Amino acid sequence: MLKKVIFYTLFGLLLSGFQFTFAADTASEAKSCSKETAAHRDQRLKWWRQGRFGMFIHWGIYSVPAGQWQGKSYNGAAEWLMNYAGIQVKDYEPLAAQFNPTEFDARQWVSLAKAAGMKYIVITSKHHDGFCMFDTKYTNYDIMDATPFHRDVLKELADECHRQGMPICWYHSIMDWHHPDYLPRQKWDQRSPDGADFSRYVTYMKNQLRELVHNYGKIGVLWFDGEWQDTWTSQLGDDLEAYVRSLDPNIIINNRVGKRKQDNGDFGTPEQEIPATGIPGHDWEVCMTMNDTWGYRQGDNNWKSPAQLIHNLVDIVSKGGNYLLNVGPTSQGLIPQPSVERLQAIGKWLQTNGESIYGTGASCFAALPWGRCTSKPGILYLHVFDWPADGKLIVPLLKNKIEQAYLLGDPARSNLSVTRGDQSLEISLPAGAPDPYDSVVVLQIVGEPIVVTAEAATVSSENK
Ligand code: FHN
Repeated sequence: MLKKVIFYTLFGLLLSGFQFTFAADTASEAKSCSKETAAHRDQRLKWWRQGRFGMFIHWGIYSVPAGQWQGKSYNGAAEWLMNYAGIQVKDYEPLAAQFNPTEFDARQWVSLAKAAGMKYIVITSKHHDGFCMFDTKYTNYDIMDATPFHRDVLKELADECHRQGMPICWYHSIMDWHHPDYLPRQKWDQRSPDGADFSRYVTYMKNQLRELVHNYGKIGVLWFDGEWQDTWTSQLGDDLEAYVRSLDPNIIINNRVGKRKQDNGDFGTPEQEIPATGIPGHDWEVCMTMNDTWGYRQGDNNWKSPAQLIHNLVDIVSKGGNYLLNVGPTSQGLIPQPSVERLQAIGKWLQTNGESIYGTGASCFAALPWGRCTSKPGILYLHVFDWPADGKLIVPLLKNKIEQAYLLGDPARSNLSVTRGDQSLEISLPAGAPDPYDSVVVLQIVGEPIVVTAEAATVSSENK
């Protein structure tokens, strides 16, 4: 054993200035998880399904160069700079010594997410560049040993999240451009692969995952990524999923633990796009940037508007999904002001309209020309993006008895008249839209919604 540790330490030292401990602490720990009941699964995912809206945080030493390298600006993802600029490990590592986010304030971040109406936070514990944003004993290429900051930002964030009742979740990259045992070597990486042992990398990763799941209190989700290289097999994915579930049977895992197959993990992860008709019968979560970059990139000002972001949230929830909206903090530890302003705008809208998002299900209508629909038992939330100029909101015909209709933003809940036509329902609306982004009309109905198809409506009106 001693000979082994000496060999690996020497091997690690050879390849980079940083050390790795390969002690196989837990590798064989994974016990097969017995088949989970649907009831247990529903209970386990309840908070996540109820929450619908989360904050994604891409933060790391890549925020120091912020997309620039040796005077050249690299378009695209700041967190991919090492790859785009073909930076060798020995030239990338010194960035850690420049990472000193003295403005970082966990309370501020959690409060901002909370005020935005977000119900969970997912932050990068380690991205593809291999740098660990937490205190780990398995390498000193981490925020405690390699930076002048010497503070475990994940610990501070987790403690603050627990204090504010906000679920904290870890993003973790399977791909690792720094670890000597991760294979394959990227095309720009001049390090020889000789002596590298991928299974040892898997042990390293498992050891760190045990730290991440056991050292920070309750963790809500493990959000894996970087699973697309051939060295990462379905078998390894299944094994890692079982391992993580053995660490915490109630944790939620995304489908990138494996090769994104339907039965991998607990939910699908569409990225930067909203599936046209959702993913019926499955849990899914769209992750999206507010501009064009996940990590902080200087000069990326292609910000989506608050209207676009609110419409995305409503569109996704109306199709039964969750929305994970990203921020990329600076190397000082600040969330860019344009992101803060957009989060505040979304939060303001959710203050009035949260009922039409949290804990709601998908729409019963195929499509609506003026907006979207979310639902709860006996209630349809009609999200009007485009207010009808004539004050008449046309809704596809429902068989159900209509109890009442009112504007969600109207504290008096003044009754809106609903007229049942042959082909549709007509709801009379006040002249102007109460909300610039999305005005919600609450339609209370009796029973599960039964939409009368256009054809059926035509036939019944002809028989009259
Ligand atoms: O390569 C990553 C990228 O940097 C970012 O983390 C996104 C977020 O989901 N995932 C990968 C690209 O699919």
